[in-house]
Amino acid sequence: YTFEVLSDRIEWTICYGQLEVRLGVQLTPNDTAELWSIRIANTGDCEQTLSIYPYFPLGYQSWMNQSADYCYNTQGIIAKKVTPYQKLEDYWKNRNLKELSFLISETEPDAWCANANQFEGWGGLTNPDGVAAQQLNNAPALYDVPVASLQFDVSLTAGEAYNQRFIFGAARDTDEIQQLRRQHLSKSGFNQALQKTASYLNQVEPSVHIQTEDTAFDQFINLWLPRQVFYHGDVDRLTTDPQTRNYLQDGMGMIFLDSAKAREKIIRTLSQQHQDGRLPDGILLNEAAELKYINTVPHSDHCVWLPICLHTYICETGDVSILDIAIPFADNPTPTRVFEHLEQAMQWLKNNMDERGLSLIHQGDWCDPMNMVGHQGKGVSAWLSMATSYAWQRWADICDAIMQQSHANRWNHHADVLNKNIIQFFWHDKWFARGITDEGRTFGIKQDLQGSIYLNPQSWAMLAGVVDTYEADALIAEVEQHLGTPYGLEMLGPPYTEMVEDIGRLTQKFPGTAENGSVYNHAAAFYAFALYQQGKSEQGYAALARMLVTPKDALQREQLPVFIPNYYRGAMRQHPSHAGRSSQLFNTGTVAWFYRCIVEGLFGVSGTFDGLEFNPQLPNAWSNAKVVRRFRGARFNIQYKRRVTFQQLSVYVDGQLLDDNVFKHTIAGKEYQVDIHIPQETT
Ligand code: CEZ
Repeated sequence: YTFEVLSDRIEWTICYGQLEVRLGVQLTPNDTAELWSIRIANTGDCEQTLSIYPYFPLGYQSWMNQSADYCYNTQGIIAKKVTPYQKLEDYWKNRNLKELSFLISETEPDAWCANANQFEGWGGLTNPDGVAAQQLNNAPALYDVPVASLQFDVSLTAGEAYNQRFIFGAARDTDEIQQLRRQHLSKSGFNQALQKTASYLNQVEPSVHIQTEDTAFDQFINLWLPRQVFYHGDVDRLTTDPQTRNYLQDGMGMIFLDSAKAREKIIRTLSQQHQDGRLPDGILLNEAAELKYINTVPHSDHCVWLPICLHTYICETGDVSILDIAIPFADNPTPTRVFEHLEQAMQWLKNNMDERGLSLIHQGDWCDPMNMVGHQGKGVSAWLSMATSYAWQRWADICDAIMQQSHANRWNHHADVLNKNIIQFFWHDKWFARGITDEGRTFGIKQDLQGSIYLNPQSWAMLAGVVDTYEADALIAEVEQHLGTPYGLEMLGPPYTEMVEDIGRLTQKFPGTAENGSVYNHAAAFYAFALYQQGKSEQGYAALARMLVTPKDALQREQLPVFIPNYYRGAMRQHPSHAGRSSQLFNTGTVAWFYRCIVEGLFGVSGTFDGLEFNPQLPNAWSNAKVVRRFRGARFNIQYKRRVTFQQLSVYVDGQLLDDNVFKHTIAGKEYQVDIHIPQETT
């Protein structure tokens, strides 16, 4: 039995007795349809007769209306439902949903069953009555739970093979199903769909292609990681109102794949900003979109992601002209320069402070279930204060680069003051607290029995420059001691086991899941990014490596090594049996930061205002690596060598030694050869 996850399809091969069965599934770029194929080969010397039963469960579809039947026109089972609703206005929205689920086959089946109960019967799924009988009973589902099962009777001579193809999908009407049949349900249709899928997936060229001694790592970085980044940037987490912080961070990842698309996201976000600088909680992607549920809860952090994303964008593309684009505010039609939009956003963060000069959290910051720390308008967040400082500094860098010195000085000055406040109010004993509640209780400190240390404030203290490199070492040691697990770093510890009413919903989550002390990869990626920023290359790489599934821990993580989930179970010290188990959710801000860690940290090929900077941080054990770096339309073929004979880091571009390790003369369309010599550290 083999199971293969290929770059464009999934395949299973099962050898049983004298049969070899190959099952495959692939997608198309534009249809809500799975294209399934089966090939059964008789590998013995005698004729074999068999019945084949494709079986697609549909589950309970609707309490209003559900049914299924065989349709001779489309040659397959079609299940119908009415999506439950109660509000009249929802009728008009639901009218256009694809409420038919269907399974059609290339050739006509011998029998079928559309009724889940009748198919399974008393035998259940391990020995379904439908299969035990000679023939499926051609039963419809009349407000019963539907299923799509078909029967094909086949006889195969020695060496003969049988092929069948299916489409399983959703449609609005039978015309659409017919159309899908015509387009795809044939050998050539499947091949064409495969090619189209490949060109859809390969439409963007990632900024780096790496070659190290670890081929599994290379494959993840070259194929799966950019694909996950692309998924986020391309389809916006399949919502019409992505949370603003997600939209901006997903856009930040997209900078390395398709910077024009990232630029559009920045512009769209700014077009929905209010004149007072405030960003809405979600970004509306089309006219009919509205802010739903989580986006009606007031969060305080959206503005910090703007300069972070913009800074990355400008450094990668060199496109400072974006600052001069004039866009109206949501509540003021006068076109206003992006520069002013950013100034307003930074000012909003400045206004969002209490009398101590700390950032107010309202009903959540990056951590959206931390909804009761500041719901009375007084609670403050250490993380948000640090992120605000970091955001101001990134904006100051941009101002500096475009000679807006007075603006740069102003925001750098505010960041300095804020950093001092952070130390004064949040530093406790050996690490930074997470916040101070409405009632004035400082939490995330040693005295707390649960949630005594949070990861984010430690990472962002490094990012915001609240601590120096030496102090960072002590913080890192605390983090590793209290939050380290073989699967990554827990987001807080120990996890909460009961509701804490001045922290909120986060404490109600099961210990070790999601924000309640899981290995929350988004937070772990901030941490890795902070480590690289501090030049801690060994720890940085270890933090990245721990986020990835390896053959050694795939069973414990219960995940394939083809994506990074939003979290792995934490609570290592409370529930070790479950620690490491993947959440299986591939929506996560992790990947944009992970990609930055790879490009800017590990391989150290960062875009800067001046050009391409080389500052590699390969782990000591790596002696060689190669990277192809796409940058501002040019290609850099980079070779890294670590040798004892090298005295200092030296970078040669086309044989010329760079004096400050920054290459300033990139010409689009050109290809450069880069040699990087890294001295071997002696320990
Ligand atoms: O949602 C994510 C948000 O999409 O949680 C992150 C936050 O930064 C992202 O914007 C951290 O809080 O209970 C909740 O509301 C959870 O917070 C989830 O909705 C969480 C999902 O697990 C998706 O990752």
